[in-house]
Amino acid sequence: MEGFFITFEGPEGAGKTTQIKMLEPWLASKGRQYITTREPGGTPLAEKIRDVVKHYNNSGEQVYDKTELLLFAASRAQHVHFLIRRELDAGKVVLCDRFTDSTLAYQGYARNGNIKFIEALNHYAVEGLKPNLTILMDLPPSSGRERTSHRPETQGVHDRLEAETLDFHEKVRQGYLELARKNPDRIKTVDASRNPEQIHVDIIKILEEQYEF
Ligand code: T5A
Repeated sequence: MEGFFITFEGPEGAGKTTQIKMLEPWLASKGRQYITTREPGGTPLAEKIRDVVKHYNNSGEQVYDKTELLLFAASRAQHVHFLIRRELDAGKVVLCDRFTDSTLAYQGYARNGNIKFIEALNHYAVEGLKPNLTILMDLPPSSGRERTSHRPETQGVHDRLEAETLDFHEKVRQGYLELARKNPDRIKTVDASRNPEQIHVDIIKILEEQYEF
């Protein structure tokens, strides 16, 4: 059986991690082997980059936009080369919490980065790998912030990117919606403002009806 690559995208607090956890037992019930991974991160080195890019907070030195972009790309190259490719080649379903669209939405649309350059950098980092399916979990930034402010896992503390303004996060959201318009075959948008069970049903429907899971 061929591997199948599913990425989950969306603004902060959209519920990506929650939905991935709900999808795991469903995939197992279908007899599919899977792994779950995330970006930035997924390998020991990429996880170190994750820590820097999320939490570097030195009042004497800002993280420059180009540095931020390259750190995400470096983490991704490591992740694809040493983990994702191998698992897809082994025939597994790979569930990935964020991927290339995050870089376009955050470093591209929200930080006014050069979209063409970021597309090329993404392509370079992943050596041409594309998700079979991307679930875009759409949510207004104010709702996402409300959720992350009460997130028990981090005691409501916001990291460097989460702490950006609501205006920044609205640009992230609009960037994602633009990406979904440009890639209708790959990116499927679900309304993430509903309860987790309703969203899970939508995701399963997409997999069963459009991908014959
Ligand atoms: N980034 C990442 C870039 O800028 N460029 C890049 O190229 C990449 C790859 C990653 C950060 O890096 C940025 C984006 C991010 O800022 P992260 O910790 O992985 O950091 O950030 P998120 O993926 O946004 O993680 P979150 O935890 O914030 O969001 P999730 O995974 O979407 O949400 P989840 O499932 O953890 O849920 C958050 C809270 O909401 C509740 C949960 O119980 C939890 O408390 N919740 C719901 N509440 C109500 N209704 C629902 N349907 C709910 N679903 C979950």
